[in-house]
Amino acid sequence: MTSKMRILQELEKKRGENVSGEELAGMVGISRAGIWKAVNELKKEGYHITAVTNKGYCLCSDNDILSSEGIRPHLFDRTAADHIMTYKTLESTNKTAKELAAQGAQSGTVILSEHQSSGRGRMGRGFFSPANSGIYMSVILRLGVKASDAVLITTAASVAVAKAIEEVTGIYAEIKWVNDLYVEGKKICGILTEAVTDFESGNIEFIVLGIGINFATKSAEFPTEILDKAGSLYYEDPPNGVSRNRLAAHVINHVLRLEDDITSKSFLEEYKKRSFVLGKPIKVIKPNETRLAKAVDVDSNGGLVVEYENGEIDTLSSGEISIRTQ
Ligand code: BT5
Repeated sequence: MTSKMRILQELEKKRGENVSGEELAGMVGISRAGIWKAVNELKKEGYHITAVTNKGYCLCSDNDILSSEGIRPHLFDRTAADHIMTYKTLESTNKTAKELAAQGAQSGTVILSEHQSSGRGRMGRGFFSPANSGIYMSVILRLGVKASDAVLITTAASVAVAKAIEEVTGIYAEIKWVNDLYVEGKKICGILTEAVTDFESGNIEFIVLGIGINFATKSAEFPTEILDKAGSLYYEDPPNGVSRNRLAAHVINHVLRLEDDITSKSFLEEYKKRSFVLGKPIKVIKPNETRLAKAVDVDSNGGLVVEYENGEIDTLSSGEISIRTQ
């Protein structure tokens, strides 16, 4: 770890308190001048650090730049922070994660970016990812699951993210099959799961689980074409103690336990409870037809069981639905 990151780690441990230059120099093993230089670099990167003569350095409590050191204190397994990479901007965290996974990056590697210039949704759609107000992350997972279980990963991840949001913010998010989280009728999170499969065994080689959360995106920031649909957890500064770093950590805590959830299918009840689709009249949108139906269940593989108007039952494993207003 670089001296700069070590300093950030020490300041993070005592967030909101002063740490003297001498103390930091002793902990990091560099001179006080070296500390001063590294702190200035951190400040240039946007960290709110105050420096007061005779008191020392203090990482302000409102500081919420995404960083492995900001996330670490909130992780169950703090060593997981060693595999978190944060960026100011990327085209797409899923794109970078797939490249790293192909080069052998280990399971549990997390890519986070403050901004995405070309955030991806499903089926070639985009995901609007403005700077400093959202959480855009991709997690590389090497799980022992079959390609046929791919939809379960997205459903399990939706529950994982909804639980993390509730733990940190107290906000209850509902799930729209298959990959969207909604709060008060607005989409606040989308999930994009991409899997690379071993052709011969049919097993998944790795999964990149991409999660985009609108954390504190002001309504006026959303492009007009999604203004009606998109929402955010907060529209102003979040309450004290609620931060993007903390939420990112809780999401990681849950996502790193996903394999157990998928094996036991323990998340399915929670998924159904949070679903605002079940029991509702819906439109099933297929490439060449749209049919009216009612969503009746989510099966043990994460598929949506629907009943068409003629009584025919179908199970959807992916695709598009929209809720019909009666
Ligand atoms: C998704 O696709 O919602 C999956 C989004 C996944 C984004 C994450 S961010 C980190 C990682 N890296 C990536 O590049 N992607 C992942 P889909 O269900 O296809 O929804 C896309 C549609 O949602 C768009 O066509 C818009 O209508 C709407 N949309 C776009 N940006 C949005 C936003 N920020 N908030 C809410 N809705 C949005």
